[in-house]
Amino acid sequence: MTYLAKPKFHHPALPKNALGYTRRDYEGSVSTLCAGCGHDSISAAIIEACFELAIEPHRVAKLSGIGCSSKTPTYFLGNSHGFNSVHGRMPSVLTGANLANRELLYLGVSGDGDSASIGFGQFAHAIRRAVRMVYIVENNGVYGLTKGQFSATADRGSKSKRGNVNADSPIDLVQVALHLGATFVARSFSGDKEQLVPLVKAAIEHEGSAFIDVVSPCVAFNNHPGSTKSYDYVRAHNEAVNRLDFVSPRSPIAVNYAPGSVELVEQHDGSVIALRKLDNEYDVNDRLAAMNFLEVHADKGEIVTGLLYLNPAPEDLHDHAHTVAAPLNSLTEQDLCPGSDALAKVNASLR
Ligand SMILES: Cc1ncc(C[n+]2csc(CCOP(=O)(O)OP(=O)(O)O)c2C)c(N)n1
Ligand code: SF4
Ligand SMILES: [Mg+2]
Repeated sequence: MTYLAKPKFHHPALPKNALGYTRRDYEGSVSTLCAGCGHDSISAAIIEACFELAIEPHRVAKLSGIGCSSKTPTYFLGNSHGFNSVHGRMPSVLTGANLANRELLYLGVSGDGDSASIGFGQFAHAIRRAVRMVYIVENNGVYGLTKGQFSATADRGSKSKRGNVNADSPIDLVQVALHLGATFVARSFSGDKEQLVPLVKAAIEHEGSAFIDVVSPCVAFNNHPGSTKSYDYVRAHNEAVNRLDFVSPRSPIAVNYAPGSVELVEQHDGSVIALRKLDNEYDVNDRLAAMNFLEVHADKGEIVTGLLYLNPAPEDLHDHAHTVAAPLNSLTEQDLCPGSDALAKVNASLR
């Protein structure tokens, strides 16, 4: 069913972006997820962000693992490169692809089971290596695809659909990402398009490791009273630290912000994130304060959303590994084999 294509025709008056593409050009096949699944709203936010940024679809590589969440790349960016890896192994496949060709935009889409359970080590190592990517976890607290077992992000004390209580401590992927050096860390809610679309846009432009945890209710197995990842629970406990607008350097927009209530954060590439602060204490550049803020609010049962941490001058794995800028498949024999003199020098340096 996931191969079902959408009709090719569309209304000629659909709005176009700077490349002349419509939103339809950023869509994929018809979704086969359950009606109302939060994951479909995240796909819609990714489509909107790429349309608004006028991203060339062939410059995107979307990678995923296994799960309902990991199926979603089929439902967006149908003209982009795609790789559906083994369960929990997306981060290393993405890292390898990125090392081979840094010219693509790498979009990793995963689930809480895929990244916090079987793929936890993979997630941690991709983040600590500063791989430039947008890593989105569609977090519903369960293994949706395999019928709703608790995942490692399920809150202690939360109840399954059958009434079982989770006794295990949860892994907060946002805290892990902050601890391991991600330079853009955010949390959002699939039902909050106003917050999610600018977050995805800002993450795409970020020149480092960007992680977004999106609470995404599973309507089939985790949307009942007693769940802490249901639509009702998140709406009632959402504590947003900021609202944001994203201004791309490619399309300068005259913006007029109310003085005092907005903080402008310029990124490496000149793009600007305008943060409307909701919590005056919150400083988006203070990593330790962010970790503390999250803990304090988690203790009160609140889910903190928004842009939680941003390092405007990120480093990249390629800087650390001193790799060549050109994609590996464009290197010629001459580039790869500099001759016996060069080899003799290398050998001499090792003696
Ligand atoms: C190696 C391996 N182990 C287990 C499975 C079975 N399995 C498939 S998806 C999945 C969990 C998916 O959960 P999550 O990543 O949270 O995605 P969701 O379906 O909730 O979006 C599991 C355990 C598998 N496919 N491969
Ligand atoms: S089982 Fe849950 S996660 Fe999977 S498609 Fe249905 S609602 Fe979404
Ligand atoms: Mg899940």
